[in-house]
Amino acid sequence: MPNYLPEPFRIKVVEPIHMITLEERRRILEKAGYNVFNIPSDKIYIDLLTDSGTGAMSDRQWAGLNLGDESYAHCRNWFHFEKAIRELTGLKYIIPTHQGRAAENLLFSTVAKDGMIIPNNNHFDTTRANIIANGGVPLDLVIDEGKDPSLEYPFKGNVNITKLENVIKEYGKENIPVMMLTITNNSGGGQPVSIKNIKDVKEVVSRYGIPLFFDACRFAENAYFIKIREEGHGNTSVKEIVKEMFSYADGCTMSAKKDGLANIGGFIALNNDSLAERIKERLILIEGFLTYGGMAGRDLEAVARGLEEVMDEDYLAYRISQVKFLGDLLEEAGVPILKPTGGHAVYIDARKFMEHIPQSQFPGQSLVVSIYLQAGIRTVEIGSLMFAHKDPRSGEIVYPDLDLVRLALPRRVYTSAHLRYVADSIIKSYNNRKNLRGMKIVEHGESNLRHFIARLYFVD
Ligand code: PLI
Repeated sequence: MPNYLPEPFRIKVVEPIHMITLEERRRILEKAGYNVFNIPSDKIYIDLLTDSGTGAMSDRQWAGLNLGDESYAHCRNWFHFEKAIRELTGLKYIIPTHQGRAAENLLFSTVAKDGMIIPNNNHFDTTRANIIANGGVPLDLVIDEGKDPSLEYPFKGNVNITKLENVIKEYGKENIPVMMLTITNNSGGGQPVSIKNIKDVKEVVSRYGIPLFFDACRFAENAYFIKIREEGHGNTSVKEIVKEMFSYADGCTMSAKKDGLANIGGFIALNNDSLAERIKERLILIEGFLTYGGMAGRDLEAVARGLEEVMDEDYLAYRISQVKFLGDLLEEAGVPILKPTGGHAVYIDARKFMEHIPQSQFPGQSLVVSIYLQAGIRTVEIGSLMFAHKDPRSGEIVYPDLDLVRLALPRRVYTSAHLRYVADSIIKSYNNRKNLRGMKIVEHGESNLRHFIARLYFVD
């Protein structure tokens, strides 16, 4: 029996969920083009599509919504938002955006010019797409341990420092406007980056004058992993660890829909005066005035309060143990999962789950479809459908290192009984795996963000 911590909260408001029939689910999948992004949410029993913006806010956050000041400029909530982020990051300029990808767009449209390289441990899909849309080239430099799903390694989000240095020498520092570091590393399994690696990355890039920006969506989960896994940090508070992490950053982009514990929101924070000026100008053009950036006053308040709450160590201990609880249930039944479990999700190794389906036939998507059909659970593919792309030079299709199915846990939403149901359902799919079939894209295969819009069908 896996260990778990009880939820450190009581449930005050509930939202009913319902299961529809197998026949209805079959019909809905067909109508959705076998793409679960197209399924209406009331046709989903348990929704593990994403942990982004799907969390339950606390009573303190809901109370904060009522204190929303909807003045156009310099509303009360802006000052709270700015203070919360400044205390967290220590960075000079705080620039609000309506969500993370808007922050990415503002950053890359300002710094990336044609052919410029932007390294990361692993870029998330919107980060990658925003870099490409602005003429840049995203590069993934995660350590080799991070590419082996079955390997137990404490910091699989770390960057390969030798590769980083080689990339800088090969392309030239003038062609690398910024180094990104995603904490935790979502595309690589929600895996953390160690303080030591953050320091090493900073040391290398600062020698070449390249700024280090965090993609900080899940900074608190990353800090908690440092506390429990990295030697010498066990007695340091998460707040102190967060402070140290950000002391190495020249800036960050953040979606507050994750560790901001809010349903919408984001920001860029940075130290560089002239870059901040250029980004602020673009902000007014595409997001909104400098003190709301696309958010309502009440949303600014919810984010400010969420950023304060997320560093509560009882919450983080429960959060990380809830993910582990689901992972342990699956692992005990022999389901291949990415190990160790990460901060916000359990990732199933889809290629190992279905060895009979080649990468070109989207094994992860086939599993996503099967899990919805069998159990009404929505998950998401993070693999060939999301990331396989044509190499612009050779014209060959480049497949990602991992084909994963992510079971993302919304924050403070599902109980351990829900998770037992999820585990039981996936174990059934595992025992039936030989009957699963490969898939092909029938529409929208060329888009950089095709996983959101593609329609698929089974191969013959
Ligand atoms: O969904 P946004 O635009 O607020 O944030 C974009 C984004 C940026 N970086 C990282 C690491 C993310 O995980 C991310 C969004 N993630 C989503 C939507 C997810 O389902 O994981």
